[in-house]
Order: sequence, then C-alpha cells, then structure tokens
Amino acid sequence: MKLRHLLLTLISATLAATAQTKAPQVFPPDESGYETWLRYTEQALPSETAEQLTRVHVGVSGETAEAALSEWSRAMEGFFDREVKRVSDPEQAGVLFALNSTLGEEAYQIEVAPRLRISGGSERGLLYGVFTALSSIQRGEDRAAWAKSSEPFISLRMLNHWDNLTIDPTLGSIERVDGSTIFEWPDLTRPNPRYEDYARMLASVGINGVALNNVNSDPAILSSELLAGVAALADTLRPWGIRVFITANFASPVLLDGVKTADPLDPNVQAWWRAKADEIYALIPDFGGFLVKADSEGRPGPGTYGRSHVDGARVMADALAPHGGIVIWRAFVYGRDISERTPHQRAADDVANHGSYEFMHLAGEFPDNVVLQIKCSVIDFQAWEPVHPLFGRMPDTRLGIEMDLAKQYKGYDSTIGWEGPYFDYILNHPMGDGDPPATIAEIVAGKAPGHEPGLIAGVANIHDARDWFGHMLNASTLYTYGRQAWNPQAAPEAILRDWAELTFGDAAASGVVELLDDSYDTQAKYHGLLGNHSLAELQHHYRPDPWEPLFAKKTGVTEHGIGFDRSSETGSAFLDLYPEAVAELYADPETCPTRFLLFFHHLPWDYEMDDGSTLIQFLYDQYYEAVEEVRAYEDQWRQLLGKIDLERWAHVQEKLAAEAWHAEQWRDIMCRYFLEVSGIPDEKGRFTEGTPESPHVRVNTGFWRGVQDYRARVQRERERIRAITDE
Ligand code: GCW
Repeated sequence: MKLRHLLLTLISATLAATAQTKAPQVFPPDESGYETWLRYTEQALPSETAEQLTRVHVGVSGETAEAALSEWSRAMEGFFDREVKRVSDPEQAGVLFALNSTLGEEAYQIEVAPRLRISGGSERGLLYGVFTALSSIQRGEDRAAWAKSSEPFISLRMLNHWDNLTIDPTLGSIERVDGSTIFEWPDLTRPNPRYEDYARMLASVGINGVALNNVNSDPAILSSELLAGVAALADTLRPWGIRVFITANFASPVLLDGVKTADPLDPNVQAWWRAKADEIYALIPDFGGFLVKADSEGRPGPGTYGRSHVDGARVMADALAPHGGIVIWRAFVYGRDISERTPHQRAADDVANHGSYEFMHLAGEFPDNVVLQIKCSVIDFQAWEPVHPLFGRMPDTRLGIEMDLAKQYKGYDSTIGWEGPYFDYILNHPMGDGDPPATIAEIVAGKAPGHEPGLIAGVANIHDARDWFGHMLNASTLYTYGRQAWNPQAAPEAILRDWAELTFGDAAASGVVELLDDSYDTQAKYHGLLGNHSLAELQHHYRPDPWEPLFAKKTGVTEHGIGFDRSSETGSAFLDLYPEAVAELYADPETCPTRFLLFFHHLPWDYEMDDGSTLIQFLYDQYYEAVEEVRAYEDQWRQLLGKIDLERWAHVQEKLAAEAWHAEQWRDIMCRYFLEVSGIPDEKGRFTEGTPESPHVRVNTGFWRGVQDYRARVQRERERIRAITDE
C-alpha cells in the first residue's frame, strides 16, 4: 500500500510539473477495478441512436428478463447518461427483448434491423444476448456487427469456490487464494450489494452454476442455519441465471447429527441424506446438487467403510434425484493402493497413474445424475502439465473438467500468466477413439459418443479485494474461462482482446494484449520444468523447494539427468493410458512438445535440445529468459501511462514489480540447485557455485492461510468422528 501511495505521489508530482510547462495532460478518472469489464463508459453514438436504444419493450416476463432490463438500464446510463423508458407498444420501441422458441434454451439471437431485437431461447438466453449486445456497443463495434447468434457448447458452466466457512473473526479464508471470501458466512441473509455485482460479472460471461464452499468441506454448510443463508444467496443469484451448489463432507451424518456411521449402505445414512436433500429443496427449489471430495487427501469417503466410489456417490445421488439435483464426484484421488489393477509395481508407484486406476474400472457404473469431475491435468494444477488421460477412459459416464483460475502453483495473484492458451490446449485436446477423435470439450459437453452432458468448472480466483482478484490483470483469466466454456473453439487471443478493450479502453487495449498474450509461457519458464511437477514447496506452493527430500524422486533428478520415465517398457506405463495416437506423440522425445519433455522422459543433462543447446543449459537459459521477460513487463506497462487511469495503472505496475522479484527467486533457487546436482556450470557464467547467495524468501502467509484453517478444522473433525464411532 505504501509503495502504491509513494508511486502515485511521485507520478502526480511529475504530472503537475508537466502541466505547468506544457498543455495540461488529461488523465482518465481513477477507477478501482471493481467494475471489471462491465464498465459502461461514455459512448459517442449519434443522439438519435442513443435515444432509440433507451426505448425498450420487454416481451418476456420473469425475474431474469427484469435482470436483463436492469443491466441494460445501467449500461445506457453509463453510455449516454440517459434513463431507459420501458414502452408497452413494441412499435414504439427501439429495442425489443423477446423469446424465440426455435432457439436452444440458453441461445440468443441479436438482430439489428429494423430495430435492435434481442431474443433468447429462454430468459437466460435473453440475458446472455443482452450482455453480448452491451459488449458490442461498449467496444465501439459498428451497428451491423452487433448482429450475432450463439449458444453454449457446454451446458453446465461453473465456478468452484474453495471458501472455508471459518467464521472467525468475521470472514472466512479461502484455500489456495490469498484473500478472504466475499461471502459473509456468519449471516448470508444480510443484504450485500456485492453479491449482485458478483452475479452480474459471472452471468456476463455465461457462468450458470457456482459451488460456494471448499471441496475440503466443512460439514457446517449443511446445518439448518447456514442453509438458510445459502437460500438467501441463491435468491440473489437466481435472476442472473446462476444455480447454487454446495460441497458435502462425506461424514456429515456423523459430524452434524451424531449418526454412528457414514457407511453409504447403511439405511440410517441413506435416510439422513434423503432428509437433508428434502430440507434443502424446500428452501432452494432449483438447488444444483453436491460437489464431493471423498477418500482424497485424508477426507472421509466410502473407502473408509470399504465401499466404492459408486456406492458413495449413489447415496447422495439417490437423495437428490427426485428433486432433479446432481452429484459432482471428484476424481482427484491419489495415494491409495492401486497395485492390484496396474500392470506392474512401477505403475502403481507413479502418482500420475493414481486417478485413472482409481476410476477406470468403474466406467458406466455411476448413476445417471452423477458427474465425475476430473482435474484438467494429471498431477495437479501445475504449469503446462499434460492433460488427464481419464477423460478418454470413462465411457458411459458423465464427465466434468476442473480448471484452475486461482493459479496455486503459478504465483497466485502475485503474477500474471493469462491462462487462455493453456485452457485452449486442454479443451481441444483429442482424447476419444473416433475419427477424428473427440476432444475433451466434446466429451464433457456430452457431444462425444457414450457421454451425456457433464460440466466445466473453474476453481475461482475471486476474493475480497476491491478489484475482486487482487491483481486487475487476472480478471482476464475469469473472463476468458467463461467465454471458452461457452465456446471452447473460440480463439483465446480474440477473447483477450475483447477483455482488454472492455477493461482498459481502446487506447490501451493493444498494449495490454501484448503484455498478456505470452504471459502463460513466461510464467511456465520458471514455475514449470518442461512439464515436470511438484516443484513448489509443499505447504504454500509459492516458491520452489528443491532441497526438500522428495523433490528428486518426484522430478527424477539424478546426478546424470532429470525427468520421469513414463514409458511402458522401462517406466511407469502412464503413457499407455492415452489413446494410441496421443501416446505415440508423447512417447518419442523427438516429437514430444518441449514443454512436456521431462514429464514423459528421463534425459541426461547433456541431451541435445531442438535449439542445439544441452538440456542443462536450456534450463539455465529459460530461468534467465523468464526473468528478462517479466522485467520487460514493467517497461511495457510504462508505455501505457496516461492511457489508463492512474489508480489502476499504479496497481498493476506495483504487481509487475513484485512479479519480477518472484521470478528472480525461482531462477536463483533452481539454478543453484541444478548446478549442485549436475556439477555442470552455466556456459554463460551468469552464476557460479555458491552464488547467488542462498536466497532467503519472504513468503506471504496469506498464500496458505486457507490451508492452515482447513487443516485445523479437519483435526477437530477427526477427533469428533472417533468419539462418536467409539461411543
Ligand atoms: O493440490 C491440492 C491442493 C489442495 C486442494 C487439493 C484438491 C482443495 O494442495 O489445497 O484442496 O489439491 O484439489 O482437492
């Protein structure tokens, strides 16, 4: 904060001095970032057009149509400083809001002549059409270009919040997010204008479902007190087309009501879940369902009682089915003994195989109202990790994909690293058997043979910062995610361009796009290690910890080389999990994309890379390049001074400076470590043994406050379960 004030003071002083000597410079008025891309700034359209746009006929009744009208009104006020008049005679209107039953439920169609007509297949379709038309106007598109029609590719497009409910002192922490929740858990019934703005932001990019709390679920969420609050929040989100889901702790019957067991085959447990579902639907008639993390990272699950994932999911699915709800069962399960099902022990020992062998044999067994939610990448959410092969291994199962917007291994909100290109790679990755093979997007959308519609979920990067993200440039990731979930084939760069124009205006947009478009690769140069994983310190995931005892095992570091052999012949046979064509591509170091090289191959330090350098030199160079690229961000941003209001400009400049420092830490720690293990010096002599000095890293405890909070609760839960079952 101090630094920002200092910066602002300096800049203002410079500007004041400039103003005395030259013509006064006019800066755009300060903004806090709160409006994100929904800024609705003044538009230069002929006053006749503006007048037309404010005469609206709403030929649809319902709260979502009203929400659409309120958004239109808000925008017209911002664009033209005019109030919207609702006219009852369509002939008198300049804008028509309508339904069109020939369109898909969430589809919209925008026609521009003779009048602007926005039609939806339902009120929700209309709402999405309204947001699209407003975006066109705000970006200054010609009227003819406002005409668009579209429908979403994936029907359920969600955000998953990892909010702890810890109510002490007032607001909860969030697992893997450096900030507190925006939800006032102690009393969600208290009106808070931020909730509606949150809903508007999500709806504007087509998000239609939210899971409100951490998958490491606090059973308290299912208590009657908190459910009343969830119902109030659901009422606020509903007009914006957003359904509410919550996570369910598998041991809830024990922890909340003292039932002796949570065994899913126990009739008392089944009755408990039925009663709970009835209670929830009486409060929230369109409740979406439960998101469940079970038998994973110490969380209770059906395995605790010797039952399968299918048994576990079924007890909840049966309770929700009469009400139309679904269970979203997470496939992020590892660390259990899978050796009975793997070809050999090497395969059982590789954590990359765990999720697949946990679930593959259950394909086709889950009830119809269960969606299996698989993390997009194999190990976790690390930089440029290969896609999860389980997407191609679960025929006759509804599948969902979980993406990470919060960047827990990629610097959290202290870095940029716009994820558009990564999401694009994942969603359009071939994974099915057909010709052409189905992509992951098609599989989760239910558009590939053998799959009913599933879902896409993004782990939210939203917190209580005034600008929602703690780094205004990271709003681009949520915006892009929503647009890609709607249309996975859309070019990410075009989406980024839209976001930049909406957020920073035309004058700055190109500069912003230039800064962000390669930023994912830049951060991967230092957070990633050519696809290798688990580099970050185990607790906070913020800086690397190569001296941690398991590091060498996980990354395959030896004196001679680095990387993990995942071939069938000599390695862990992970490659066999992919369809043949995909496996072939990755199996050969010559064809394997460089960014995944060390995930699939163990290679000697002197392995010759495409550019002719040795592997070790390539790694050193990458770290140095990354730092240079991050440092260049600051210069690029400086070019935008004057094109963006000072408040937002200074916020970003401060963040970029911090990122340079962060990248240097990674470079120094990793280079020093590689020199130590390989004994091979940097050809360019940029550092030698013992230098740089052992870096002393300050780690913001915010990065793992959410984890600590949840772990403390789990400890209490364990004691309680033990006490009840032993009674
Ligand atoms: O990688 C791990 C994270 C946990 C997270 C878990 C999961 C919510 O370290 O913080 O827990 O993934 O996705 O369940």
